[in-house]
Amino acid sequence: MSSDLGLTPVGASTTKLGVCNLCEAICGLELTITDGAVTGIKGNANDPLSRGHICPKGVALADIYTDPDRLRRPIRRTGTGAEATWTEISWDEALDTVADGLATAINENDKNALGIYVGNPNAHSLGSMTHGFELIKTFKTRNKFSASSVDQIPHMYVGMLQFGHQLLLPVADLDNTSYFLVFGANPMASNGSLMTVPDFPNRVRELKARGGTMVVFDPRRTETAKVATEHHFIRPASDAVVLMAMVNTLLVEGLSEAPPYVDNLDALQTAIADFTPEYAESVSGVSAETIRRITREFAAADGAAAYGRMGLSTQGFGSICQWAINLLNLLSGNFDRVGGVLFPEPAIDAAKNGLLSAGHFDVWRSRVRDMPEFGGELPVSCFREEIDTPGEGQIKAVLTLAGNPVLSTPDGRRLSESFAGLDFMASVDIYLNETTRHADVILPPTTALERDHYDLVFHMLAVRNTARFTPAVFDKDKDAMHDWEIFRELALRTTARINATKPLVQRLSERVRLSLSPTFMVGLLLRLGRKTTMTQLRKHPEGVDLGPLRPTMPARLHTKNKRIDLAPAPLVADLERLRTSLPVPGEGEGELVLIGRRHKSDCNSWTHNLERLTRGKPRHQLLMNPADLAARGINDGDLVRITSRVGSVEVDVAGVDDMMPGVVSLPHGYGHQVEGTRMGHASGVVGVSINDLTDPERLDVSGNAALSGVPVTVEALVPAAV
Ligand SMILES: Nc1nc2c(c(=O)[nH]1)N[C@H]1C(S)=C(S)[C@@H](COP(=O)(O)OP(=O)(O)OC[C@H]3O[C@@H](n4cnc5c(=O)[nH]c(N)nc54)[C@H](O)[C@@H]3O)O[C@H]1N2
Ligand SMILES: Nc1nc2c(c(=O)[nH]1)N[C@H]1C(S)=C(S)[C@@H](COP(=O)(O)OP(=O)(O)OC[C@H]3O[C@@H](n4cnc5c(=O)[nH]c(N)nc54)[C@H](O)[C@@H]3O)O[C@H]1N2
Ligand code: SF4
Ligand SMILES: [Mo]
Repeated sequence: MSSDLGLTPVGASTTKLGVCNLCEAICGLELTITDGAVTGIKGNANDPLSRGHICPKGVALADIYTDPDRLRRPIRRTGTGAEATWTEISWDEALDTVADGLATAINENDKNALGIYVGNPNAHSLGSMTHGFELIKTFKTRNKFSASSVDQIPHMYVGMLQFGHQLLLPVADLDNTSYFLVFGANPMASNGSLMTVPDFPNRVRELKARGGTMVVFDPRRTETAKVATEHHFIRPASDAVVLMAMVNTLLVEGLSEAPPYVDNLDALQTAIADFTPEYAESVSGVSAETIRRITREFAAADGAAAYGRMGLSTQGFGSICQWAINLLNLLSGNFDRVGGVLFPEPAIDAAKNGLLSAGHFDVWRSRVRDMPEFGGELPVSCFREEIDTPGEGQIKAVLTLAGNPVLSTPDGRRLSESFAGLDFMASVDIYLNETTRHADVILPPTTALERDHYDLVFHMLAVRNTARFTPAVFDKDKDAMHDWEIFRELALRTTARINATKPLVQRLSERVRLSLSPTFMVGLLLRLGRKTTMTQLRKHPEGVDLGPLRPTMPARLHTKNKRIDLAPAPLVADLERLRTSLPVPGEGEGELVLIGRRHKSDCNSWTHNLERLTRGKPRHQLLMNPADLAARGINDGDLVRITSRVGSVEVDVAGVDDMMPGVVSLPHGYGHQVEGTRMGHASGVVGVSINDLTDPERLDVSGNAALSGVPVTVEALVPAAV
């Protein structure tokens, strides 16, 4: 119910400021509210970071709020599979049932019998950031998984190795750079990632207007490639070699000007000496001449920034790629420099104030596959085997928090089967979907427009230093719970049922921490940071400008000696795997490699039931180069079968010149399967899940999944019905 009700005459409109939490751009919004309903949403032009930007998803934010499919009360399942029926139950009964289920698994086995999966929207909710981690900590299970290991772990691993902290991630100074070198990212569709850059389209226009250059390396001619100065096709998963050849060129041609606080330049030079532009050409399809020219241009530019995202992070050599990106910026003199890459100085600095630890690697390993943890999490590619393999430490109960791993993680179809065999499962989620349908109970929290927001994550990654606190636009229903309240109750009720009692002092301190509201905690943390105050932020709900990014190094390094290791041993060691395991072009007759894609109006695996975001041309198809179609006797629009080591899917194909020959693309987050919901049906198109093809055995050295570059074959079935 709107807090405006009763205060505003019938038919009159008010405006309220809100914030979009659907991607990392964190756009400020201005909502028009008439008779308690949102009748208009536009970007807030006064927001110092987003400057009025909004995309189609932001416009649809109120559709989520009013969505009849969205769960508003807890539901409990009886029966399984097609026979499942769901009944609404009270919060009290739901929370007790979940606490019973989780505690029983732990009491009858051990703490590792509980598996937890943390999904992407947690990063976009203040309550999850302040209370979700607290909940997870109370369980002490080693079986923690998250969307991070199908996403950005390589960045965090390399940040830890080179800068001493998993959250020290350099950000391109997009507003001042004159040369933006992009590998494997599509910010025109994604609005930027690990680079909070609302209004990317205009920021690129400005870059070009001031004479700057954007160069894109991508196996697909993407929306970003199309607005770039230059685009080059690159064979999936060969980027590490191309990037190292660029670093090598800087060194060989004497273009390097490293800052004084780096070590191990000689060791680096020796380690990568064989990564020549000619070798890179042979595996990547990018000519040696192009590699040399771009390296020289990059080094000569007055402020240049190299950036690599999902296409680099989620391949077999994600960590080497991120290391090489850092090396390019460091050795070309663009590290910690205006117009190069810089470290944001957020008003709440989680790296500085210890909210999140510096990170650790391989402190323990997974039970079945012996895979190292990173930052307390195991690779999500190991999730299924930990459920299926009997023995001490086997997962018997699962809790998912805002995640849909059945569609989002490798071999999701089999993970779904494993979920079906659990003793107990609970999900904190706002929809019934491919994952949550296996839950015994679903606990749905309030959504973006009903909760206060301060962004604890994305100010740390933003191209400008700003701070913004947005009070809830609508009051929550009397009978609704915020995520942080659910987390608090789950922590307290489950702890009370777990046999191994914790010391009284620990229980009390947990209770106190869990009882502080997220907003109160933001106030405290702002005081620690001393850059702004809650009073100031409440006075300026559009956001407070804290100025452009500026040099802060080496003082902010978290390494013991305040220096940067150019050649961290684990990464140097991984170069051998790179040398020996890259596929030789020409081998694997008939084989193609599969990559993913994102669209402007998709939001990972959800929002596919919203009319506003699914209308228009179907976008679920396999994209394939016309020459590859012709070579297999396949016609545009045919139904094809795609097969990988892990499985097969059938979908219609679209021939497009935008695909590099030899490479095919499917979007992720498609393939909705829950009968009786509109998820994926709004446009009449369900599509298939790319993660029924991706392979949990394919991993980066950091444990991150290699979703990109999966070898597949494609064959024609019958022509698709039109
Ligand atoms: N092949 C392939 N796989 C990929 C990717 C890829 O590029 N290719 N991308 C990967 C990446 S980068 C990511 S981040 C992951 C995402 O992986 P996940 O986080 O597992 O998946 P999402 O689709 O983001 O699922 C979001 C879930 O949260 C629920 N939800 C939405 N809002 C809220 C809320 O406010 N509160 C609660 N409690 N629940 C909410 C939705 O109903 C949905 O179930 O997918 C990864 N998987
Ligand atoms: N509209 C929209 N925006 C989103 C999301 C969404 O689902 N929809 N998801 C959000 C999330 S969770 C994230 S993590 C970000 C991701 O943000 P981005 O990384 O910008 O998005 P992607 O579309 O995954 O871009 C990856 C690019 O890498 C290319 N690629 C694939 N394999 C390779 C390779 O081996 N080498 C190279 N060089 N390129 C390769 C792909 O063709 C693709 O263009 O987007 C966020 N924003
Ligand atoms: S770019 Fe779109 S989805 Fe992302 S925060 Fe802005 S309005 Fe929301
Ligand atoms: Mo992501």
